[in-house]
Amino acid sequence: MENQTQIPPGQRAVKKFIYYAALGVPEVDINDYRFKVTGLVEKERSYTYEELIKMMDVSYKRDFHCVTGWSVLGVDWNGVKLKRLVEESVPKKEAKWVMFYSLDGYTTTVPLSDVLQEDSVLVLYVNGKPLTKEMGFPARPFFPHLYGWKSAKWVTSMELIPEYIDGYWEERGYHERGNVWDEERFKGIWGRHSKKRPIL
Ligand SMILES: Nc1nc2c(c(=O)[nH]1)N[C@H]1C(S)=C(S)[C@@H](COP(=O)(O)O)O[C@H]1N2
Ligand SMILES: [Mo]
Repeated sequence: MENQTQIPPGQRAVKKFIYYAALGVPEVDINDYRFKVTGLVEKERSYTYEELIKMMDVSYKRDFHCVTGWSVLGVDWNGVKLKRLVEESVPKKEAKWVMFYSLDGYTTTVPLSDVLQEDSVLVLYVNGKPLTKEMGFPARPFFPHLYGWKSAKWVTSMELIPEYIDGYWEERGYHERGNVWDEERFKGIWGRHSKKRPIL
């Protein structure tokens, strides 16, 4: 896929990722690791790390945007198209949202329609190398048009669900969808275009 760089409203470029681990950095045993597709699907599926590596079909440069205002430009990402993983499980028609679960207990929710976009990826490699422990080894979803909190590090499953429910940051006032171009930073009366944090 082609390269693409543009700074969204309210963002500034930084050179490096700022690592976040709201619930700590978990230990991962790669032999036990599985990525699962569950919930409203015809057949639940489970993938080993090796299987995911063999399925890698996306290689592109995209920018990464954290809702706190920093963006890292021109990052190289490699991984498996999320659309392919969803389709292998055959989603039921009631499925509308996807909840991502991580090893550390982190969760985040994304509309199924965003997960099905061509450039939504289960990332395994960044800048030519497997994700580091800090960056979320072995895998994290990435949505170029959504804020970084939707990119759950150390991800272990995605569950297709019928209705929106809060994940970790959504419960703390962050937006249901989090589109960077519409500045969907916070929910409700702080929602679209609001730079102000919710009072919690
Ligand atoms: N498991 C987990 N995933 C997470 C987070 C986290 O704290 N824990 N922080 C999120 C936020 S807010 C951002 S901006 C990115 C940051 O990615 P980085 O730590 O690789 O810079 O990870 C997202 N995924
Ligand atoms: Mo973030």
